[in-house]
Amino acid sequence: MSQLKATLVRKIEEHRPRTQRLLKEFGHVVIDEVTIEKAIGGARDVRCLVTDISYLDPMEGIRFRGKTIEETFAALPKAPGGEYPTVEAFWFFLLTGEVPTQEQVDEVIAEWKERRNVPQYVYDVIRALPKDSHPMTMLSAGILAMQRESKFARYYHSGEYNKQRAWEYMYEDASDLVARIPMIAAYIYRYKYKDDVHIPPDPNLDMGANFAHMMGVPKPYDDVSRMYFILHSDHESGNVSAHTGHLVASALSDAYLAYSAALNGLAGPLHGLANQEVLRWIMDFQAKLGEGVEPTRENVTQALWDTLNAGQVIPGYGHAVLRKTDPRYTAQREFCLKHMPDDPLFKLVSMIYEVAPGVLMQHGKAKNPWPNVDAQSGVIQWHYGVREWDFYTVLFGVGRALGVMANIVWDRALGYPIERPKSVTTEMLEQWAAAG
Ligand code: FAM
Repeated sequence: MSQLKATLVRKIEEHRPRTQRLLKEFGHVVIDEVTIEKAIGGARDVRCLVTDISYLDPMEGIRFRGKTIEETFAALPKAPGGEYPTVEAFWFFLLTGEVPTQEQVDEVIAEWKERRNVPQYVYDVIRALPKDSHPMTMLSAGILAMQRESKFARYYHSGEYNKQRAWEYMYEDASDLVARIPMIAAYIYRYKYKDDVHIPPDPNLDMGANFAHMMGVPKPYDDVSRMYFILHSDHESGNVSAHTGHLVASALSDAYLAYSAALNGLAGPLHGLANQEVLRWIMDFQAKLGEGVEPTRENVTQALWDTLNAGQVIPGYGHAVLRKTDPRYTAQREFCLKHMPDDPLFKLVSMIYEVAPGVLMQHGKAKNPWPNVDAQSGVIQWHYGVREWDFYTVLFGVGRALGVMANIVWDRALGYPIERPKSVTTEMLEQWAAAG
């Protein structure tokens, strides 16, 4: 048994009695109340999901396994010659809550190399789609097609399904999926945008470096990939992609079914697609300004108002939970300040950051006028030559797989039931409203 799985076994055995005790002895304790506003308003803020993988504080931002982004980056072993930890180290940490040793990381790196082969029929499914299909459609279709490989589904139908052991098969699928998804993503990129010329994986590289290699983008894109996948991995359980993954898996659907569905949610413009929308907004803005006209605070402000007055949202700003600048935005901004401070697009993104919160506050609708992760991520990709912005959400999808997979392994380990919230009718709401 790998050290990762052995650690996970220990952690799960330690954890199970906590969940059981809470259910058995304290199941009746009230932790929230649901108002009409919350019922109509997308269950905003209703505390009704449980996860220990990450926690999102509205003011502080995300903590992975109790650590802030900064603490996470500082604690985990770095990739050789890199500034950031390997994705494999982060996977160990996200799954178990323990910081791995270098030896444990190396074991995961070796394991992922064994697991990463994607069956040819998955690529054939992608190739069967029209080439101008959105890359998120291709990614979701590829993951869905791969469902045939599910060890969890095979176990379920074996006649020997045992709830206590189910997580082990989910862990197998989850590990296969996180090892394979960068292969599929790089394939889609090269298929769609690089004349269908592909670069085979390099057996000497960790996941982030190998992804950069297969994309055909030189250093420091290996570090960009590591940083990007870690930052996008998880944002507690209620966001659309994480919640979809959890919900679908709660029907004992396997990891491929669950993650394909999660990707479809991530592909929405209010969620993961916002990163491509940010680039589209900036390019439209520059095109409207015309050749040779420099962006200024005044013309940026005007363009933001034009967007709002047209009834559209400013992509990359606002958040359902956060009430301050997203630390994922700040982490990427720090990368830009260090590696590409003079990039003209970065300067423009920074100028938008200076004026957009004020505009949104004056507009008075958005509860959070501050930037989220998506406001800053595209500019880094653009700088390193990945300029096909409709691909950006695929990168988000590769990272988000880590969080969703870690969560559904634990969902099965803790025996969470099928998710089934209750709905009511408008008439019922009106009756409760009349009764005060
Ligand atoms: N620009 C303009 N209006 C905005 C806005 C923005 N960036 N953010 C919120 N609003 C509006 C919102 O549309 C709503 O208007 P109506 O009352 O007319 O419906 C009002 O402000 C109140 O919304 P809220 O309570 O502040 O936000 P929600 O919790 O409903 O929605 C977001 C949260 C993220 C969907 C919303 O802020 C938004 O549309 N932002 C732009 C898209 C974006 O950047 N999404 C990415 C989010 C990201 F972190 C991720 O998932 N990757």
